[in-house]
Amino acid sequence: MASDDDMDSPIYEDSSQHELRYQIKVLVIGDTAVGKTSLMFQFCDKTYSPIFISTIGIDFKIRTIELDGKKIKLQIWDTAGQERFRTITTAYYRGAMGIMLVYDITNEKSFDNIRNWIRNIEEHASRDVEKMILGNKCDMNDKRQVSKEKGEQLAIEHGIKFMETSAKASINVEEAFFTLARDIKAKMDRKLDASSAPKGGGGQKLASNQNQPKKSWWKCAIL
Ligand code: G3D
Ligand code: MG
Repeated sequence: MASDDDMDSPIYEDSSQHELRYQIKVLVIGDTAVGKTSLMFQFCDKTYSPIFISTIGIDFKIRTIELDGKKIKLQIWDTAGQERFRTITTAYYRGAMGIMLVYDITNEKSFDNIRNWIRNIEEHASRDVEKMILGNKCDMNDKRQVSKEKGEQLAIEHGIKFMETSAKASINVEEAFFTLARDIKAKMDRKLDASSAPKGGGGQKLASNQNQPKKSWWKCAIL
């Protein structure tokens, strides 16, 4: 897992490049078979496997993206099949900065359960975690059981963003992860600014020409 010294800090400085790097942990949550693993694979590998992928044993996949000229290392965590037994634990939520809540538009039960997943998040995840609801399998319109409006309504109710996606047809997968990453980065930047604002004239803004990783302003995300 994370053995690299830099890995325990969401924002750290790449000492060779003298620039700040971000790493963001995102969880993918939802009922079994809604397409969580497929979404992760589509985003991280740009591939879709029609063959069932056993998630047992998979921890996370990484993709580095660029936002506002900054490198963002996104760690996408899969439930490793835990959701089957409704045993998603606090340990899984630890250090998560973003959560994708996924349902299957062809399975109404998976949509109804989003409310339970939100409750689960409220119980276990950090209070200010960024969330987004995804209605997956939108390539299967003929089998649709949940209207787009219902999805949007639920998202509005909870004050979070919503998109319909297809891991199979690669619809909105990039957009969804980029949107969540952008919102998380904006939140991190706000915290960074707040923590480095001069206090009584003696404070020092977190500058890019210091060599030590910056860890103090944010609780460590030990993975
Ligand atoms: P999970 O990780 O949430 O349990 P999986 O879900 O990613 O394992 O996907 C469950 C099934 O849904 C798989 O089918 C997978 O191929 C399919 N699937 C995932 N995403 C999509 C999508 O966007 N569109 C369509 N049409 N199917 C999708 P199998 O048959 O292999 O079990
Ligand atoms: Mg899975």
